[in-house]
Amino acid sequence: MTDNSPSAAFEHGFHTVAERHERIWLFISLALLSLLMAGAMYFVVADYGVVVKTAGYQRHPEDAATGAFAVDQGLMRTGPNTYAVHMLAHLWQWTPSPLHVPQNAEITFYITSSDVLHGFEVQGTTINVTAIPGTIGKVTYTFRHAGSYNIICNEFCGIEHQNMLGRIIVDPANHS
Ligand SMILES: [Cu+2]
Repeated sequence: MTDNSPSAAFEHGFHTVAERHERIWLFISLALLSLLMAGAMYFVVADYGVVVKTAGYQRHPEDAATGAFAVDQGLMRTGPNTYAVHMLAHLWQWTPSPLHVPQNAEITFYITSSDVLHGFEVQGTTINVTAIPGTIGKVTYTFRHAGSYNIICNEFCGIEHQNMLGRIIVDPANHS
């Protein structure tokens, strides 16, 4: 087959068009990927919402574990059906524990550690926040089922790590 045959011309034309389409689609997929990456990075860095943005807490790691965390305040009412808890992780306990919370109420946990990294995980829920010295983590959860929940530490933190258990007791809402 020579270069100037009709089928060679067709082949050439076909490949030119196909290549243009491939370039366009390659560009679109790369643009989408870049957009996704930029969005993910923005979400993680600027808008994740898990780390409370308070610069003062970053200066000294131990600072976060003072104030509301220093004393066992238990459950604090913040609204008609909203509560806050300052959960302190330390070798090798959770404070406050056992913690009573009402069923179907919005509970906001503020979490920090006074020593090393710990992992605040409440079994059977989606609560999973790393307790970082110097930083306050935040997670909001509504317990829909009454009962007893285990707080476990999911970040290896030393010799008693496996015994670092806490308890959240969800008291049934009054349906009367
Ligand atoms: Cu721990």
